[in-house]
Amino acid sequence: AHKRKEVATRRELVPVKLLENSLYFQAKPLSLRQYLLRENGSGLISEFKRKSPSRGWINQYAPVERTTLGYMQAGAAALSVLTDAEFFGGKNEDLTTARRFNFCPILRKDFVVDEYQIIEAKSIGADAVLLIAAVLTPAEITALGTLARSLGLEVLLEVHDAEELARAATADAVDLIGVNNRNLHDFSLSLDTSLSLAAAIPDDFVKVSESGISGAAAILQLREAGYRGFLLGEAFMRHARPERACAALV
Ligand code: IGP
Repeated sequence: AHKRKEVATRRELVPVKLLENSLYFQAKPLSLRQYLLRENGSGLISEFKRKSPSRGWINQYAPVERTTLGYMQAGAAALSVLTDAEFFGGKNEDLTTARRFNFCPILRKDFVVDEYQIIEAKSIGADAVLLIAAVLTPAEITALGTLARSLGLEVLLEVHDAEELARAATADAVDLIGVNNRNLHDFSLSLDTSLSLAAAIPDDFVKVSESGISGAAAILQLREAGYRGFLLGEAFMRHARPERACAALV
């Protein structure tokens, strides 16, 4: 209830009825799982992120249209768009804009703590939502995941360590597990987080490695460990033309 109140005061809420009237609410979402598992696909989830708590401004000028369309044309399997304003400088319109310029799956990147945000994700054109194990109980993950799936959205559950993974694996309604290589306490990055957790992730989840990935060598290593999705933000966004950095990696 406390979390819910925070969300409600953070912005003016659009009534759920109006969200459900959105064009995108009727559309059938794309499967992030399928796009990541496509044979000869890049597995890249290319992220549009203007700033972050750990880095400050990363890219103030790259337009969302050109960047996300360029990501897709470069061969990214999917897109991730930050919609959190406070910490990441994003907005819902960024995702909707990306939606209009693209036909690959889009992950809504935000701190989802309640049902409203799931319905909102669908209404702005997302295909998948992120849930973060560090801030949700297994019961909350199951409830939010079930709602997301009932709307046709897939659920990517983010974990940071073995304890979160063990807790998360008991939750129903999760399609993909993302291991975040960024330590939440000191923001340090280590690919070893993904490499050491890989074997503990049950095979019915598509495995995604997130954060701190920058080159082909890292992706190859992660692929060999069983990962099929690679979420890259900064490695692309720190360039004036993020889409060109993406093309160089595909
Ligand atoms: C991308 P990086 O290091 O490539 O920019 O990381 C992505 O993993 C990161 O933005 C992220 C994130 C999150 C952002 C991972 N989990 C949760 C906001 C909320």
